[in-house]
Parts: sequence; structure tokens; C-alpha cells
Amino acid sequence: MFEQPKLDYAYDALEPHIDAKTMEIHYSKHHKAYVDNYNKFVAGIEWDKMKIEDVIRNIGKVPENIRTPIKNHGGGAYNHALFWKFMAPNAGGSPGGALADAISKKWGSFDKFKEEFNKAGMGRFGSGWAWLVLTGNELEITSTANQDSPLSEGKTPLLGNDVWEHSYYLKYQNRRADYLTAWWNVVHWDYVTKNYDSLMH
Ligand code: MN3
Repeated sequence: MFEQPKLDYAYDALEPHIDAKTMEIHYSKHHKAYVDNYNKFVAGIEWDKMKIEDVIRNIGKVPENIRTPIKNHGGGAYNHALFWKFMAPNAGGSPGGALADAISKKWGSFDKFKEEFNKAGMGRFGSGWAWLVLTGNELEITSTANQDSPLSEGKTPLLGNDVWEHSYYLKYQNRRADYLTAWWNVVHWDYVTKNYDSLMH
């Protein structure tokens, strides 16, 4: 059982970068459907009692007859729960502290990091996600198809951008690159850096 987390901000709070209509449909229709379907598929089996993170981490052990729907809907439920936290009104800018240092060390500069992250988003053909993940203690940029989660590959998602068309089509139509660029204006670095610090502690 997974409960859809409440949004910490209004649908129009990320305007003009993410429009209110997109936020409303994305949260109240797309995300809700993933959550409802996940709950339907885990209902009445032992996996229902587990935290969704643990289910996704151990997706290979989920009974084969329900593995694919659990992976898709569970991934969708969990990825979007993270996604809303990765964004905030009056956000953007750049991270501070240890994460800023680690990004500079890995990619040379914050701008170069953003460029590589956007490349991962552009390079994902069709639907999926671009991610900044921790693999052990190492930062890495990656992307996943559909609603696959880095957790299933033993990686911890620190930041992720939804590059499914439903996350940008109303405002940006086919211009995924414009969406990727604008999205940095709403990234909630306070949340991301706190999470990084707690994981690296
Ligand atoms: Mn989505």
C-alpha cells in the first residue's frame, strides 16, 4: 500500500516554468493512476506490507506474474513522489555544501553538470527519466526508460527529471530541450543537498 503524498505547493506555484494545467493533470491523473494501479496489484500479497522503495529495490524477486505491472506502476508511484519533492517555487539556482563540491569535482563545473544531465534527458528516446544518482559514494548521471527506477539497479536517486511528454507537452509541445532548460529554475536544491548530506553522513 502506497499513499500518494500531498503536493507541498499549489498547481500554479511553478509557473511560468511548469504550467498549472500540466501540474494538475500530472499529479491528479497520471501520478494518481500509478498509485491506484500499484495498490491494486499488491493488494492481498505480502509485498503490500513492504515499503515501496524496498519493493522496487527487489523488483527481481517480485512474483513473475505481477512483476511488470509492479515495476511500471510502482516505479511511476515512487518516481513521481520524488519528482514533486525535487521541485519547489522560488527555487532553482545551484546547490551548496558538499554536493556542490562533489559536482564540481566530478564534472568540472555546475554548468557542465547541467549540460550532461540535459544530454541524458535528450538522449532518452521515448519516455523515461534523467537522473543524478549515487552509486555507492559516487555521483553519476543516468537515465531510465519508462518508469524504471535507479533503485532497481542498486543506485540511489538524488535528483530526477521526468521526460515523458505528459510532463511538458501542453506548454513546450515537442521542445523537450526547452523544458529541460527551464526545469532548472524550479529545482529544489535545499531538499536535494539535505538528502545528499544524510546519505553521505
Ligand atoms: Mn510523469
